[in-house]
Amino acid sequence: ARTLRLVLGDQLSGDLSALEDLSKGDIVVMAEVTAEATYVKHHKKKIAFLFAAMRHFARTLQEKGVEVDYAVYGDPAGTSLETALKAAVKRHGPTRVIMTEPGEWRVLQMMRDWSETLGPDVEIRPDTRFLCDHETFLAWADGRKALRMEYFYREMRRRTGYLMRDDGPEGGEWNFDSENREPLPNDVAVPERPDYAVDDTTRAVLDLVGQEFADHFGDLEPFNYPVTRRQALHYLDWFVKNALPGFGTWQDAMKQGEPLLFHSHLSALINCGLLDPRECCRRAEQAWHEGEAPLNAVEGFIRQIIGWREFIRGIYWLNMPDYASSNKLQARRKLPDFFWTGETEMNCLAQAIGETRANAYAHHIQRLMIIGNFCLLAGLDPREVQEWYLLVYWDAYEWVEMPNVVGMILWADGGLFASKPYAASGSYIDRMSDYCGGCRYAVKKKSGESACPFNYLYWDFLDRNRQRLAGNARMAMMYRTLDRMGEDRKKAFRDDARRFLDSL
Ligand code: FAD
Ligand code: DLZ
Ligand code: SF4
Repeated sequence: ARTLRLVLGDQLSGDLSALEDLSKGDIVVMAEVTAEATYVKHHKKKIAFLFAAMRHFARTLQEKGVEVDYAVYGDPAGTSLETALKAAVKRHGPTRVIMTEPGEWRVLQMMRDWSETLGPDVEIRPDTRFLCDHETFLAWADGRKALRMEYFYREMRRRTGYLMRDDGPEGGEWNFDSENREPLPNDVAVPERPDYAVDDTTRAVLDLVGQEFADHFGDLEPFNYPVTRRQALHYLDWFVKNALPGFGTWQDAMKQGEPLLFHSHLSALINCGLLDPRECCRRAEQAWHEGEAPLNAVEGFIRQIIGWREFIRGIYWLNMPDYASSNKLQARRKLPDFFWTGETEMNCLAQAIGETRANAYAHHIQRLMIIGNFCLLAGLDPREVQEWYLLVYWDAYEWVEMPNVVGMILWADGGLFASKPYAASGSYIDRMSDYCGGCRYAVKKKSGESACPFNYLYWDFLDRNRQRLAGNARMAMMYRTLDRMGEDRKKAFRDDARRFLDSL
């Protein structure tokens, strides 16, 4: 009797739990399907990246002698994961089907149904690519009033042993974030990224995506991302040597025309399985031991991966399915058109959205403090914002996108894990970037038609949400400032905000 092993598009890892005890005669099932490619209209580059990575992964398995039943896009049974799997079951008549739990709640519901509807036994295994399993996260979260990443992270440090000396953290501190907030000086050169050549397999995918998904957001080409395990390893090595040393100090910096700065650009490679988070952390830790990268960079990088990334996933599974409809601030505004076109006179937004459209990437501070900050201050509908973030980024899957949008940028969960909303006026953006110099708005101006919209939107946001936010101790100072403002200043920012928001 045969065993089928289902591998999803974001499970491209040789160590995947579903492949653990792979034996001769087993068949790996993979499928490019309409439902997954269109449940939101993903960026063309995201689909191209994933299909190319899937095809290369299947090829590698085949080269090792594994039988792979791979349905390319357009296969008559390729409507959904379910139709594709049912067709494979019909072809091969297995007695059991093994799979690894998916990243998204929506797909887990589907898999659970298959236990009843598919025929053969269905075994759903935990996704051991994550360092913290569901039970451990539940136990950690249980009974805590506030869920704070920092405490979770310290436990993860102890558990993994990364950057630990005896029982304490290397360098005597758990977190060196205070060193990681420098704007980029003019004389610091940003390293140039390697280009990965398009081979025949990827070329075929690019042609397919150009044909089938022409109406999806984003530029398909140029395409130069790594799509194989080998390339991903090569790229990890490049990052550790060339960009990791600057990753810490300039982690919050932004610079026009530099979409990557010192960021790793590894998220999509980790999320789809081409790289394991552990090997990324070990490689970074090794660079510190060998004196190739400073502690503030390596600690910061490891914290993003074993801290934020695992924590965010825990938050998602802890709170689904209700989490998706969170809207504590009752934000209802539709997404403005310029989220799709990039055409706005706010230079910081035009740059961040333009880069998103070109690359299916923006770095964390652009996602958080430019685009996210705008979504928060303008009161954009959380559902619309979630959909946008889920479809535009090459690393976006609901388990990681949703808590970042709902909890981190929009405060739509009422502060489940963020101690206060990440609201900021133009001066933050001016301090951390060079965007304002080329903007038609004046960042120093507080009101009037030429004032930076972030300035009056900031006060209007606090004003509008007083009932919901004024009780928050970390907001007290801002509310005191607001309260000291004269009526004429209040009227000015309210009028400016109304005029601006009505024009969206
Ligand atoms: P680096 O800056 O080099 O960071 C290193 C790694 O740390 C990343 O590769 C990623 O794996 C991890 N990481 C860092 N911050 C986070 C975080 N907040 N949550 C989870 N992992 C983190 N990340 C995604 O992978 N997919 C998403 O869909 C996604 N959506 C986001 C939406 C919003 C509104 C915000 C504010 C953040 C989002 N992030 C998401 C987190 C983060 O912005 C990206 O992981 C990061 O920008 C990816 O680029 P990088 O690999 O160069 O990251
Ligand atoms: C994102 C994505 C896309 C675009 N296409 C496919 C696909 O054709 N086949 C597939 O198996 N997976 C795809 N994926 C990834 C899935 O959407 C992902 O596995 C689920 O959302 C669970 O995280
Ligand atoms: Fe952005 Fe305001 Fe600066 Fe223009 S002036 S780039 S809108 S922060």
